[in-house]
Amino acid sequence: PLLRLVVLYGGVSAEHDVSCVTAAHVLAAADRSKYDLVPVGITKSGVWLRNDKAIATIVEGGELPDKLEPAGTEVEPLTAIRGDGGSQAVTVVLPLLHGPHGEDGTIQGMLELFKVPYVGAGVLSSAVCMDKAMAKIVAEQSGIPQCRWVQFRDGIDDPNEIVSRVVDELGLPVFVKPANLGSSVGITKAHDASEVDKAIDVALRYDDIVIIEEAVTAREVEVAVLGNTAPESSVPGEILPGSEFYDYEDKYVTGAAQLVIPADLPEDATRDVRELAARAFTALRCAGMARVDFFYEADGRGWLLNEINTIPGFTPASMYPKLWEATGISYPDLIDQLVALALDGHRRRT
Ligand code: ADP
Ligand code: MG
Ligand code: MG
Ligand code: K
Repeated sequence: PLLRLVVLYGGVSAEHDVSCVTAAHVLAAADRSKYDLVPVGITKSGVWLRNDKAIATIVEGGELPDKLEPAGTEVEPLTAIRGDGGSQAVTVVLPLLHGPHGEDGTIQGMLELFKVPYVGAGVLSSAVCMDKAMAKIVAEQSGIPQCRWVQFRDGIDDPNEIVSRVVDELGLPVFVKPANLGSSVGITKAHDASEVDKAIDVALRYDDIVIIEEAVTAREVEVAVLGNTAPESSVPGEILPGSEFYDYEDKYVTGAAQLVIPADLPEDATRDVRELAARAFTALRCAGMARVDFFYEADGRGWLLNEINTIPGFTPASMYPKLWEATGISYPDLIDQLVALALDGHRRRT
């Protein structure tokens, strides 16, 4: 029998819509001679729907819908994942869910309990990479260079003390971020002490842990990593933000940011960032795929890790697939490799 590839998309995070765009592309590109494709959409309120008609729509429609809204019959997660029970086919889950309750280890924990192989990082790595404070602590321990930062824990730290530490230790301006989020949501660039105070309140709407970083003047360069125990790095790509920083509008609304692939960098800087990306991937226990994002201070400290995204944007126009395309792996081949890595990782753990 064909391998059942369960494509989980939508979800409850701010990145619901982009996930629906990704699902349409993945379902159109995945090789139907290899996979029995099972689209499962999660609504914004968290209801799971088995979208059996999606494949027919995509195949027969002739034209790809620009996004695949969750639709169909409500289904329990375990039934959605395992199917109706009659099939002897091997199942692999491809979670195309970004942010909280998708990329943060919660879905991954559920899949571990169901004993089903899935694409991407496991529980621990997903949770650590989603939490910018924990990710920094682990990266620091592993000797990976980063910008200077401090954390503020609501109910634990004194806000006045943190603001004066920020001014003394980091200088201004700074970036203030909720620890657990993505898509630039809740992030503010603060230029003086009172703005820092307000920015902390904004970030606290999303999480009770906030991180504050020195604002670096640097280029933004990203590397795609693929693999399990011997991860490979793609050529680097550069983001040219359309506004003051690479914010939510830039990512999903105006699309004003530009991607330069490969990034125009000296040969040794390219070699170093590819090596550093693979090292960060391993240090944070990633698996399958991750996009490792850096700042490049050409005349200063060189490479600084910004963050690791364990479920990076995955439309054909997104950085992760484009970096692999430029490195020699097509979009459909990338899906095949991720499925193979999911099976390999599952065998290794069980
Ligand atoms: P997210 O997970 O939401 O993408 P990031 O930490 O990547 O959060 O921040 C979003 C964007 O904000 C970055 O792509 C960059 O443009 C800008 N930014 C974040 N931190 C800094 C910093 N310390 N210095 C300069 N720019 C930053
Ligand atoms: Mg992120
Ligand atoms: Mg980012
Ligand atoms: K992240």
